[in-house]
Parts: sequence; structure tokens; C-alpha cells
Amino acid sequence: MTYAGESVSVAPSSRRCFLVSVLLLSCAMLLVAAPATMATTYYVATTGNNANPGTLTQPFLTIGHAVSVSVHGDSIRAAAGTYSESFTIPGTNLDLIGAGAATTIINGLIQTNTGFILTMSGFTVQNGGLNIFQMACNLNDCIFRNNSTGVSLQTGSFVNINNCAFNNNTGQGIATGGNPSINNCTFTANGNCGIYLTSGSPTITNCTFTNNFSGPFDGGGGIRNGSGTSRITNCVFMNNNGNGSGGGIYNNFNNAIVTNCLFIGNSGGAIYSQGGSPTITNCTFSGNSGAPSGTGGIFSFASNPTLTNCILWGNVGWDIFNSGGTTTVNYSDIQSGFGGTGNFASDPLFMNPGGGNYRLQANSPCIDSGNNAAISNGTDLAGRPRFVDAPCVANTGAGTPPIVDRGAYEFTSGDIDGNGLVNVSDLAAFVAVLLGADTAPAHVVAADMNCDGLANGRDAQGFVNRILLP
Ligand SMILES: [Ca+2]
Ligand SMILES: [Ca+2]
Ligand SMILES: [Ca+2]
Repeated sequence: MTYAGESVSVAPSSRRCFLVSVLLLSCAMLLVAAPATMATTYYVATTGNNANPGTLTQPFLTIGHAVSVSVHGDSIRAAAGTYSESFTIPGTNLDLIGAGAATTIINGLIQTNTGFILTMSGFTVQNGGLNIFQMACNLNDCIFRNNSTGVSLQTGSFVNINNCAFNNNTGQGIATGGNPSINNCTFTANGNCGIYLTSGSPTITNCTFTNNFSGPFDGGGGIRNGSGTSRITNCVFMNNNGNGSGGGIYNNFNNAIVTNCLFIGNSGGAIYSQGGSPTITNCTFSGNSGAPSGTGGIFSFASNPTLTNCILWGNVGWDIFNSGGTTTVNYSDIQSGFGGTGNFASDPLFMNPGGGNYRLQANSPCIDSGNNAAISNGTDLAGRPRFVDAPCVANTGAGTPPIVDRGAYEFTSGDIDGNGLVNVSDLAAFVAVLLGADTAPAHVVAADMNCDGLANGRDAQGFVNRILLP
């Protein structure tokens, strides 16, 4: 018999059960007692009022006010309009969603505190920018323009940036350390590099850099890489100016891995490397100029780049110049020549370089002449399969067929009009060749589906079969 206040003696095993039971009960009571945490969505509109409750029908006036009342997990939705305000996001996990970058504009500076997750989409940020301080961040579908720096990422941030545009920022489009992932973005006419990496190993994929300047004191109009390993894949660098040191990319002790990229018309040369050992594979360089020692393509100073499966053709001056260090070049088409395995200097027969089409014509020597072993990416600059055989072209490269091509684009037989696809748009071109209305050698070769050296009715079945392939 036990009484109130009496101690209870229990065996060790029973004691454990008792303690576990108490613990479970305590937890259950806590669960019942704790109020349910419901994420709130606050609404903001330029017609709103900060005295409102921030609902859909009674929105706040400013995004900064909505941020100030938000707690972890809340969302803020801003209606179309221009919000002239600067604000700081405290340590709060937050979704900040605009009505679309074309219509929802923040005129000011956004800063963040450390250690939380921000997802931001559908805004233009101008005349201020976004400073991210050591936190996780997802930026989607935004425009950053006319700022000093578009987005500043402090080292220690974990950032994904997708489908954003960085235009006309007087400084950097993105200033960053660390390892951000930057995908499907455009960088246009920024004044001090499209991307400026102090150090780190970012992943930069499917981005376009156009008319960016490195500024008067730096190199690297498109990207300036500090120490680390930047992975740059399927990007286009066009008409950027690196102030004499890398219009497209400047590598400062960076072991950049550059794959399937196109460098056209950059000033300061396409790539300038100081120190480091960049790996450059399946890239096309043309119309670049203005690096030191009369170099148009790739200038290296005490650096050891490795080029494979590349085309450097139509640049001004030397395609490649090495001042200290060693540049290793294999299976590439270098107009000014370079020693190595499988190199040649033959017109790559770009499809229409004046019109910006650097694909290969059907009779290009670069088709099926690359080295398969250099390929780690199964697609080309356009995202089309890389390992493709041109049946009527001898396999002069290295590896087991299908053999990859040189340059940023893989040739596909039957692509007579040179848009990278084989489809009904090639049908009219095919008929024109068969009727003799089009006698361009490259088109005749492209229409010769049975490899007999002629383009005629015997190729019709092969052409139809090719169109029907996925
Ligand atoms: Ca091929
Ligand atoms: Ca072949
Ligand atoms: Ca086509």
C-alpha cells in the first residue's frame, strides 16, 4: 500500500519503464500544450497600408514591414509595382515572391542576416542590390540592374541562382566567394566583371556573358576567378572586354574547368590565366583579340592549361601564347598552329559565323576527330548528345566510335540548315539540294545520307529515317 508523499521503490527495469513513460507523457503534454505553428502568407501592394493586417484584401504597403512581422516559414507576396525601400531580412526562413521581374521592382538595397534560408523569386532589384550574409539562398527569375553590385554573396553562403539577369550594374553582376551554383543566367554590360570570384569553386552552367567590362584595374570581363576550381559549362562569352587580360575569363590561380563554351569577339583575349592549371575542353574561340604578346585566344602566364577538342579559328594574332608554364594542346584545330597529338590547322567551316552560327558544316574536318577520353559531359553547348557519329565522315579522332567532334557543338548528319536539329525545317533544304537549286558543297554532303558521294533520290529514305529519330 502506498500513500501520498511516500517514495516508491521500483526494480531497475521497472524504473527504466517508468522513466520512459514519464518522458513520453511529458512529450505528449508538450505537444498538446504547444500552439500549432502556422506559416503565414503576408501580402504587399503599392496601394496597401502598413496599418493593415497584410492579408490579400488588406495588404501592407512595404515589403520591409512585411519582413519585420514575419517569423520562420512565412511567405511574403508582393503585387506588381515599384517599391522604393531598403530593408534588412533578420534571421528568418522566408519566401519572398514577386509578381514577376518585369513588373515587381524593388528600388533599393536588401541585406540579410546570417544563418537562415531565403527564397526569392520574381523581382527586379535596382539602385541598391542584394547583399547575402552567410546563409542559404535560392534566387529564381530575378533581374538585378543598375546597382553598384547586383548580388553580393559573403563566403559561407550556400546559394543557388537560376534564371536571373544581371544588367548594367556599375560594379559586379555577382560578387562572391565560396561555391555558389549559377544556372541559366545572363550577364550584360556590367562594369566590373559579370562574376567576380574572390576564391572558391562555383558551378556556372548555361550562362551568357555579353558586353561586360572588367573595369580599369582588373581582368576578366565575363568572369574573374580567384583561387579555387570554377566549373564553367555550356556558357557563351561574347564581346566582353577584359582590359587587356581576359575578355571572357581571367583565372587568377584558378584550376578552372571550362567545357562546351563559346568565346566570340572578346577583347583582352578570350581567356587569361595566371598560375593554376585550367582544363579547357570542347570550346570554340573566334574573333577574339587584344591579350598580351599579340594573342587573341588564350594567354597564359606561369600557368599550365590543358586544351582538348577545341577550335581556335579567326582570332586576331596568336591563338595560344604561353609565357612561363606549359600549355598542353591535343585534338584541337588551332589556326596559328600548336604542337601536340592530333592537332591540325584547317578551316573548321563554321556554319555561318557572320550570323553567329558556330556549328560545323557537314564537310568540316572537326567532325568525328576529337578525343572521347576528354569528355565528361554527355551533351554539347546546345544540350544535344555529344557522342554522335556522322556516318559518312571517317572517324579520325581517338576512342571507340561514335567519336566526338571538336568545338562546342556536335554535328548531326541531316542537319542541312544548321540549326542543330534534324526536323521538317531541313526538308525544304533537302529538296533544294536534290533539285539542284542548292549546290553548296556542305549542303550536298549533308544531304548525302547513304555516303555514296552524291545527293539524289537514293538518299530520300535515309533522310526520312533520320528525321524520325528522336
Ligand atoms: Ca561526332
Ligand atoms: Ca563517322
Ligand atoms: Ca536542321
